[in-house]
Amino acid sequence: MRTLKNSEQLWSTIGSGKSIVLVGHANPDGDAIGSVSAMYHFLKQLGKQACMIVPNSFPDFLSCLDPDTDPILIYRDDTAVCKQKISDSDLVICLDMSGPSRIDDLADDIFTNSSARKILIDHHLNPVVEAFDIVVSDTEVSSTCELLLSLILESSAISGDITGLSLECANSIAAGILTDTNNFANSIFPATLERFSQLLKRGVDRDRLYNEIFCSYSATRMELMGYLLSEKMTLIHDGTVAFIILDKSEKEKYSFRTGDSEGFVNLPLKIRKVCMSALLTEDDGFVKVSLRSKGDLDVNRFAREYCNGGGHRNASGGRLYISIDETPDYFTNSIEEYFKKA
Ligand SMILES: [Mn+2]
Repeated sequence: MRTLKNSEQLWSTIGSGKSIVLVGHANPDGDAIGSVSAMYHFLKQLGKQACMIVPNSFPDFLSCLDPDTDPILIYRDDTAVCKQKISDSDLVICLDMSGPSRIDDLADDIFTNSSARKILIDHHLNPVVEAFDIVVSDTEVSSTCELLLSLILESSAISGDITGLSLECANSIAAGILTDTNNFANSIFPATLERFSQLLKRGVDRDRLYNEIFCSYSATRMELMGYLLSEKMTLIHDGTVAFIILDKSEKEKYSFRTGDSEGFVNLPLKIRKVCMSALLTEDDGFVKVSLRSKGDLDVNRFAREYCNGGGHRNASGGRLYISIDETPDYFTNSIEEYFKKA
């Protein structure tokens, strides 16, 4: 239970792992899938076989990172196989998640029923350090992928030489940085661009990756985006806060698939006056909350206090255990209360 200053202990622990499971968070995004698959490819380079598990399915545009030979397992679809892999493992590496609550039902198998050693590599605020044997946490990076690249470069297998990295690993890391920064729009630190530059030198085809990730909408997804902006966006708090509600009937109408609303929450922030945006999506038994803000406005605190969640200052998420019909009033009242207190 410690936050590492250097990566030596991390790599020696990984080196002694015999059966390794890699885990990313629920509703996996590009950084979750990118960091899990990058670690998979790097371990392969070290001569180690690992198995990748995420709680539920991920958007199609990320399948370019999923190895054909040994695909990422989806816990919700292949529960028995995943349970077996976890119980057979002696080392579990969790990536891009602050703690057990980010992996739904998978948490019991890993944190209650497994005696495997546990490593966390993450960039979110307030990691649940007591749940892990080793924690590598850094919030001053764009993404878990950027952090992972730094760690990999420090490993003795690579020792600073990016040309030693496999192209598959480099591509996965680049995808995580591209998605978590929203194509270099946010969360950029000086080292982020240096790291990405190294990936380009290694041969990452950024144009191809950009098209794969950002220009791969289905027609219905594009129509849903237009519909939500013109019919569903509500401005409150003197036009400074925007929220969009997406309910189940609309998901059905637009043949909604996992990841189809990815990035939509950022769109209202393009309005000059808007400094906070929320996308509230009806799910099974809860309303999924995505929050974004500009500047100093802290949506992490809002997510913690009002949405059973958390994340970063400018990008957070959570869940509301209320009906979708109650959601607009709850959200509006919470916003008024939050700003009154602030
Ligand atoms: Mn991330």
